[in-house]
Amino acid sequence: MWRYLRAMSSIVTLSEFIMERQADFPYASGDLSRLLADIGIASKIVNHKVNKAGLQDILGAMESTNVQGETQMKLDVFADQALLNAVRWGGQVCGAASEENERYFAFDTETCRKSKYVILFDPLDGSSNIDVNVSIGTIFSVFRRKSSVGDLANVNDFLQRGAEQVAAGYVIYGSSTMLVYTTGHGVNGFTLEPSIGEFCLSHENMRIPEDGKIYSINEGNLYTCSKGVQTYVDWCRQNDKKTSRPYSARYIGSLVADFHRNLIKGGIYIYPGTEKNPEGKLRLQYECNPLAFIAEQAGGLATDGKQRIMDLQPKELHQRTPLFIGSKNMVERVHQMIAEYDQAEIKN
Ligand code: AHM
Ligand code: MG
Repeated sequence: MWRYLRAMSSIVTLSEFIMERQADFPYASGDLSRLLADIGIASKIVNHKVNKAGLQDILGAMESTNVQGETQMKLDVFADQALLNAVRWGGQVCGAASEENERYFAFDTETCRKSKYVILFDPLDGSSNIDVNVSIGTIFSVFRRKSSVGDLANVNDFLQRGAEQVAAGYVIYGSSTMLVYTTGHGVNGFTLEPSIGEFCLSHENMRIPEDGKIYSINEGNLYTCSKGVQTYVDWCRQNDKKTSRPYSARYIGSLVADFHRNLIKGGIYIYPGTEKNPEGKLRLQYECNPLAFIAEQAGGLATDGKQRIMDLQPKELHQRTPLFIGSKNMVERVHQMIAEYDQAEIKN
């Protein structure tokens, strides 16, 4: 049917694309495809609310704080609920963990217990930007469960290395709304067409340029970062025509938006360890793993400054890690500088 519809128009919707890709795996049961479709629907609900943020008395902070002690925004809570409801009632996962909740949820319905997957997500990343109308995003990561089908999900289902992810993606609520995802076979991007309410394929087989001219870091923290990071940022600012330096500094302060721009244009995003946050600020399972999967699938790299992000073994749900992510050559260069300068510092 979808082939017929597709022949009738040049538009490929997210659902059509997912179905088409599923046909590439004849033994697939369709559960992952249905889960991706559920996420697409939830993100449309969130998008609708985000778009109305200024109109509906929904801006601003709630009284409550989340598990990390940060003030929760009303939209954070809304997005969290929208995603949890979509995946719980969709029945394609046995459990979910979210940046906004201290514990994971094990869904105790017959359908959920029988499902093969768990999902982890940051429902609304960059939420401190909501009040000032800057792009924000949703990030998600899907794993095959470790526990037995039929049982309740347990913590080991959520503490898996990023390399075990079966799917990951993000939605950016920007000048247009886009959903970008991978199932380990490249990266594809879909733009929400508001007149038909569908995500339509707009960025097929996304590849990040091997080199870029953009570096993204909160430079206010620079002198509290390691010598290696300082040396790299200084290198980015130096004047050298041959290597197109100085690079441009671009930092929105909204990870999805910074990552998305660098994915398309080429660049590096850095959130290193700082004096205040020695392990960095970003969360391994909700933010770093899913974006690392996308970066690698698009030809880029993601590390914590020493190791591949997706090789890190999580020890707890809300674990943080430094993040260096983006164009391959840029990540490799900062790595070399970290190895050279930070090692030297340790020896002295
Ligand atoms: P959040 O998940 O609480 O929104 O925090 C994550 C955000 C990222 O989107 C962004 O890149 C980073 O925090 C900005 O941090 P900083 O203000 O320290 O530069
Ligand atoms: Mg976040």
